[in-house]
Amino acid sequence: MFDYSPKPDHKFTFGLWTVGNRGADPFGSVTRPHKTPAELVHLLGEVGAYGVNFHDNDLIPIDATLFEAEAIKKDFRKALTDTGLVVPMATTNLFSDPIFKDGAFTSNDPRVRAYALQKTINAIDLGVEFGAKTYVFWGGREGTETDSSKSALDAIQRSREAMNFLCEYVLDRKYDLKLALEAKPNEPRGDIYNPTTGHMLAFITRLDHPEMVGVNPEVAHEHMAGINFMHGVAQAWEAGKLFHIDLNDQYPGRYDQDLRFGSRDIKAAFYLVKFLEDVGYQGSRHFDAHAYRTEDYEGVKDFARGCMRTYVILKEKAAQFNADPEIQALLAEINADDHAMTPFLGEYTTEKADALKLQLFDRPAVASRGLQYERLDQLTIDLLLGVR
Ligand code: DIG
Ligand code: MN
Ligand code: MN
Repeated sequence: MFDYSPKPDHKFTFGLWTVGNRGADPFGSVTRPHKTPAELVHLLGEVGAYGVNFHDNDLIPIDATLFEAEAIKKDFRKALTDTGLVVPMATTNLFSDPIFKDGAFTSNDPRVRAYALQKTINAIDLGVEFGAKTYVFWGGREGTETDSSKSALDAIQRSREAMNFLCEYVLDRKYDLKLALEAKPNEPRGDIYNPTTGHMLAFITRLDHPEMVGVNPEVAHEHMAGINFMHGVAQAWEAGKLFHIDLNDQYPGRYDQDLRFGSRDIKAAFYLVKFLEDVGYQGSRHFDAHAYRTEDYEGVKDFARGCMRTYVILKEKAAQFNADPEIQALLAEINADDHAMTPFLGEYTTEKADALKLQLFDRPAVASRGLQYERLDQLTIDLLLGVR
């Protein structure tokens, strides 16, 4: 019988804000009581998670006194020691406090931009204090409802100025820290700048220290943009920029649902897990998701267990796909290469171009080939439905 339980080498992590989500939504108040960071660490330890992540204010309330902060950190550190959980990632809450109502780094108010930098460098210090090696930036309020309010160019330049400043801070402090940018197309702003992982990859090329900065793609966010999540992850991986990943699920055309991983589009989740496992991704499998509002904390544990269990099941399905003789034979047939075209492909040479111009192609014959993708996809469905 296959063991689908989470193991430390799966590197399953959750944010304090995920299992600590109290069920409030824009149309209703909380349905679950508050739990302290230490209590949430113990909950994650109970379900078998590897690590826990936090925004600065998930751990230390924005108006906590130094004494209160030290007490919270002491309890949190003890819970980490007692459970063995680690803190691979940290991030800044630059979206909850009203001061960020018009953004943080891109705000039209220089006082807000300066405060956002202060809050972020303090939060970086806090994350490093607990061992974080990846620092995520989600610019949830970096956007507009009306483009009369600010120049998109100013927004881009302010974002770049902030990231350059923060890269220099990390270098100045000699922190062993990689920075990961998380995209989202909208919500809570009408439009958010750098709305997809692709936009973030382009933005990174314009920074002073692009080598320090990668991306943290999130399933729900790319699905909100109507694009194939795994393709974006593959592009980030190929560019050496997949520094972190936020796993969850999402119905198309809806608000950011942050559903339990694999609970909506199991086929997309399968291709994602297969990709991560095929390429040997070594980062955290971070579940940026939360339980249904209907749940109590036993339900929250069910949610967390479900995220991890589905990932492990799909990891096993991916191994089955890679070992399935009929699937692999079909893929070999589909990708067969008699190398007749090799003289024309790959690196450019003048000789290649000259020879290519003389090459005749029988378009109807090539086009008439049946590619057997229907059979291949049904074999995949059979595999996922457990009938092969
Ligand atoms: C939302 O998807 C964002 C915030 O929760 C956080 O800043 C980031 C880290 O996973 N994801
Ligand atoms: Mn989300
Ligand atoms: Mn996220």
